[in-house]
Amino acid sequence: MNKTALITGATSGIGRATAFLFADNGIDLIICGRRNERLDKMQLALSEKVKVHSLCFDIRDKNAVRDKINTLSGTFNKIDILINNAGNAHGLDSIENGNIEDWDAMIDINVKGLLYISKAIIPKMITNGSGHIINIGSTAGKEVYPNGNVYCASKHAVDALNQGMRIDLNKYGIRVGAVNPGLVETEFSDVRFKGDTEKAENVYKGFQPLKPKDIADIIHFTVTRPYHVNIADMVVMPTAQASSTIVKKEL
Ligand code: NDP
Ligand code: 8X3
Repeated sequence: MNKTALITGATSGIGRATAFLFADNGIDLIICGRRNERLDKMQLALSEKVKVHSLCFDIRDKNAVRDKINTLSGTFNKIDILINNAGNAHGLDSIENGNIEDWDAMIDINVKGLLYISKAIIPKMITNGSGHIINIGSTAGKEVYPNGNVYCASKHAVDALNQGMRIDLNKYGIRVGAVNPGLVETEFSDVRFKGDTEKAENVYKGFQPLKPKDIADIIHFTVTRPYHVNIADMVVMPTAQASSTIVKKEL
């Protein structure tokens, strides 16, 4: 029987690429996001290969998360793989100029949202006696860079939660690991810079950034290891990137 994966943030970037790669490899899917039109289109395309269910909700809304997950039935209720991917940066400001709404968004989505969905799925994995959780962290969860303050804090929290989940779920045989990307060209910078396309495009100019498929490949590799192998924590950067602030650019 096919495995089933639930992917948050499946409507764009890393989550979307992972959904398509999983479908190519026969993994049934529950795709999540807020943009229903995108979910509908993806469901149509992915259904040619695997069973697909879509769930439209804002991960900040804990009741919506719980209620949507409670609607799952049949094979979709046996979730083998959870990809905790939904997240974004909002703004890039020195701490004294930071916008409180941006701070709320990053903490609410990247940290609390990840917790809400995990809280809804983990009991199912415990009942099933197996499961694999991949938390999408960031290099921003491994180091702090100028003006990254709250985004970095949210991803450091993901790093801590990845370790905490692995420790606490060890007794259930549930695998937990993180993939921590560096610069990946997605809608990430459009969101961070609130639609300022010039600023967003500049982030990826002068070097070859990672593509969403590069990270999807690594996620797929991680979830296809034999059961006794758990990739606990992985940092993946473009070759041109050495750290959050050191990127070899040719402009
Ligand atoms: P994208 O902006 O392309 O995708 C973000 C996804 O998250 C979208 O599918 C979006 O769906 C979903 N999402 C955002 N907010 C919410 C919300 N409130 N409720 C539900 N879903 C939400 O970015 P990436 O693919 O780059 O980002 C994916 C993950 O990778 C994030 O956790 C990000 O922090 C991390 N990351 C990204 C890096 C990069 O350089 N791009 C590097 C390191 C980590 P929708 O809008 O439809 O709700
Ligand atoms: C995204 C990578 O360097 O923009 O997590 O923070 S970075």
